[in-house]
Parts: sequence; structure tokens; C-alpha cells
Amino acid sequence: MKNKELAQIFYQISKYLRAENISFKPYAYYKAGDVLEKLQVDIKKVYQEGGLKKLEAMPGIGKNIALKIEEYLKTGEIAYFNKLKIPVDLTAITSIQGIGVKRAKRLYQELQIKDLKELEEAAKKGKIKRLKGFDLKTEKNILEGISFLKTNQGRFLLSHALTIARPIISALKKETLKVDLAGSLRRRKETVKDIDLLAASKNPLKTMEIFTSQEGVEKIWGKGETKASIRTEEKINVDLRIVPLKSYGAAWQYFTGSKDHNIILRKRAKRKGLKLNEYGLFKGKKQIAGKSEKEIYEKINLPWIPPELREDEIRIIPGLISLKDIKGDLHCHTNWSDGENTIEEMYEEAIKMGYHYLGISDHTKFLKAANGLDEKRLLEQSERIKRLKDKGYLILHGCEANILSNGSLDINDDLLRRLDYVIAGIHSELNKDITERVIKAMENPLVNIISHLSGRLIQERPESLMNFEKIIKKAKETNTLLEINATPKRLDLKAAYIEIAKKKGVRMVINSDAHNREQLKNMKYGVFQARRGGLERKDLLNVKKSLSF
Ligand code: DGT
Ligand code: CA
Repeated sequence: MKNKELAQIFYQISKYLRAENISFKPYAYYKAGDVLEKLQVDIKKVYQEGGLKKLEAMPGIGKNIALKIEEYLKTGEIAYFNKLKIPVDLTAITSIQGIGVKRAKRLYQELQIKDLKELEEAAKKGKIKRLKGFDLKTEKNILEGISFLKTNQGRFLLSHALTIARPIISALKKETLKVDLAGSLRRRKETVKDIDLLAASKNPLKTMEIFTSQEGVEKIWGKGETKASIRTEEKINVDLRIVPLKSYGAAWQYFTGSKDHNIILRKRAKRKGLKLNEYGLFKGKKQIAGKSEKEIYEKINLPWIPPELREDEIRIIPGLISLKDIKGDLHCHTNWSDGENTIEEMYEEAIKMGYHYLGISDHTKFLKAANGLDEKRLLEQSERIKRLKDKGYLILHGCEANILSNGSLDINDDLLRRLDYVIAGIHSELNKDITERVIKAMENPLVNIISHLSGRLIQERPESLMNFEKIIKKAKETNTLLEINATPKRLDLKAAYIEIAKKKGVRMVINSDAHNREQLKNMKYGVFQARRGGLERKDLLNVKKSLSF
């Protein structure tokens, strides 16, 4: 199918156009990419059946884009894209902090830099700082960014790996008795090395055949009756193990890990005179459990432990948060700032998801690149939202104000006072100690929530320097909520911080930070992270069905 290839091209066109500050068009291409990526039928078939007309009838596909799809299906190329694109590994280069598409283009035009290796060489030779608009700081950032990337190599972001795993599982479902995720992916680690799958099947050879002959398999490392390994075109390895039903629970437990957790369980079993391995729990030669995970945990006097908690110690948390507990989202952006959808569209999606309310929190004026709202536009937005509230919309009006260098906010208090709540976040000078800035912001009684505290981007940007203990203490004292940001690249607070904040009695809120309606669904990643941090319902604000600050 050409769907994915085309989607990638449209995403790239969108990126290039955005870099040129062209309005509307980037979103149209982004949307078309999204539609194609999710399309279940082959786009070629759609075209063969009904030509341009049928393409145009698809949601999100206009005439212009339909013509480009036709061109691609006929010639394998899109001239418009060829003209725009540069032979640069954009994904890699733009993953460096401070390098967007625009700068990547200039680096190519002026220094012919095409990939990270060439970028590193140029930075080491001091060539970057000599370019207009670049300086020593950019050069330093580039070198730091590259060395940071190197330490993370070979691991995949949780959301990415889950997206790859889902269709594989669906394909296997038809041909198996049971099939499940295992390994770090089931434990919802921030990043995973590979995808571990487990299945039970009446016909293992046939199941393995389906597994290894799927679309998107780039390489088959091995294929037997109990184990097969492949690499997908996304360059991630997938292992599938097939076990008999009577050992399924034991194998699922074993291959879920973590290794540390397995060691703890095995020791517990041993103390009771039992033996635990991937085939089952044994008393002498007799298997006394193994069909389900639950019976194994029970026989060694433990409740079933959720995978997110299976790390290096046993944690039993009865009120552990789950996705269905979430009743609303308090952090999202609309097309009033840098979001892609209207307030109404975001709200519609939130209601579709079963939420009881949605908080709108656009950027404020310091973030010019994000079209941040100044006092006047924030006031206009507040009037608009008031009209919607009058119509019965359960919207809370907030904003994501910027914490400036000295800890003050970029919007005056009189205006903030008119809002239902205020989020404050740091979006600048992330490479300096942020402790005092955050503390000063929390001391402002109008600030209710601190967004994505550490500022890290997984595999891209390390967290900012901060005295976390001190921040936690102040959050408790001022009754400020800490956000668990669910954006897959952020997951900020990280699990270890969530655990500490919880112990100190600081309340938290899980927010998607969505910039379009689809991204509201990122909430689940925040919930995974909160579960890994042992968060209970009582620690969380947005489990309540109605809110007031
Ligand atoms: P990853 O792949 O690095 O993201 O993390 P995992 O936890 O998925 O590790 P992986 O794929 O090497 O192994 C999957 C699970 O299999 C692991 O979580 C626990 C189990 N396992 C693998 N090797 C061992 C071992 O030597 N001892 C024990 N007790 N368990 C193991
Ligand atoms: Ca793994």
C-alpha cells in the first residue's frame, strides 16, 4: 500500500511550508497525511474505483491534494514536493534543540549539511557560529544535543512502539487463541528496545508464517515453532513467542519482566519451597499454577501487580489511577495560539471522549512563534468562551502563561484574575537552573498549575537543572498542582518525581497539552506514566466530575 509513503510525503510538505511561515496550507497537508495514515483501504484502490472524484470525496482531501495523490500513483513522484525538499535527514537534524526546518535548510544551503554526522563535524570545526543568525551558543547546543542523542540510541519512544505493535497484534488475533504485549512495552516504559509479544496457538507454524509475512517486515532474524523474530521497516525488532495455554500466565509474567521483578518473585517462591519459571509455578515436579498470572501471584501471597509497577521493588497500590478515572483535561491549545483546531472542535472531541469538562489554555504573548495571546486577545477569547458557556459548554478558561527569567509571568494579574485557572510554564532558558523561577511563579496566588516542570524532551533534550525537593515543598505550601504532561515526548513529570510528589502530599493533574483534537487522546500516555509513579485517585485533580479552583 502506498498510504503510508504518501502520508509521510504530506507530513514533510507540511513541515517545509510551516518553516516558510505559510498559513493554512501546512495544516491541510498535515490533515491529508493524517487521513492517509489512518486509512484502512489502499488509496490506489480508491483511486482506481472512482478517480479524482472519489479521492476528493474523502474527508480532509481537497482538489489540490487529490491531484497530488493522483500524480504520485501515476508517476511515483510529486513535482511540488521535489521542488520543496532538500536531501537532508530532517527528522534527525530537527531533533536537535534549536534547529527547526528553516535552520536545517540554511545549514544545507550554506554548508551542505545533510545529516547529524556532517552537522557534528561542522560544529566541531566552528563553522556553525560563523553563519548569520547562528552563534557559539547554537554550536554548543548542537554538540550537546548530538551527544545526548548518542546515549539514547537504539530505543524507541513508547507511543511509537505501541503504534507499530497494535496492527501486528490485530493481525495475529485472528490466528491465535490469545496474543498479548509483554516486555517493557507492556510495562509502559518511556522508551523500549524492542516489541515483545506472546501468543498461544492451535497451529503455531501458521501463526509464525502470518507473523513473518506481514506487510512492513523488513528482515526475518529467525523463525521456529516457539519463537520468531523480525525487524520492521521502522527498524524495530519484534519477538513473538508461542507457548501452551497451561503455561501462558507464567510465560506472560516472565516475559513482561522486569528482570528485577522476576528475581523478586522467584525468591518469594523459593522461600515457600516452590519453583517459578516461564513454564509455571512448581511444587517438586507438579505444576500448581501457570495458566494465569493472577494464580501465580496468589500462590506466592501477592495480589496481581499491574505491569507498570513491576520494577525493582514490590509496590501494592490499591487506588492506582486508570484511564477511565479521568474526567477532563485542563491543558490544550486551539487555533487562537498554535493549535490546529477551534475551541468548539476541541470541546466536541473532549465530549466524545466522555469528559465532563475541557480546559482551554492557549499560550500567552511571550511565545511569539506560537502566536501567544496578549491581554487584548485573551480578553476576546474570554468573551468568546463566556458565550459558549452560556450555551451550556462545560469549558474552563485558562491559559498557559510563560514564566519569564525573573519568575514573573508575561500576562498581567488583572487579566489572569478573570480566568477560571492559570497554568504557568517555562519555555525559555531551559539550560539554566529553573528552581527560583518556578518558586516565584508558585508564590503568585493566581497560579494553579505548573506545566511540564522539568522541560525535558525524551531522547532530545535533558531536563533542566532544578532543586526538586525545594520545588515540591513550595508546591505543597502554596497548594500548587504539578502537571503530568502526557505528550509522548515529554511525559513530564517522570515516574520517580511523581512518586516523590505523591509522598509529600502534592496534588497533580494529568494533561494532554494537545495542539489538535487527535492529541487529546495522548492522555493515556500520561496515565501510564502516572501509574508507573504509583499515583492514586486521591492524588489527582482531574478525577473529579466538576472542578472549581
Ligand atoms: P527493553 O527491551 O530493554 O526495553 O526491556 P525489557 O524488559 O522488555 O527486556 P527484554 O526485551 O530484554 O526482555 C523481556 C523480558 O524477559 C524482561 O523484562 C524479563 C524477561 N527476561 C529476559 N531475560 C531475562 C533474564 O536473564 N532473567 C530474568 N529473570 N528475566 C529475563
Ligand atoms: Ca523488550
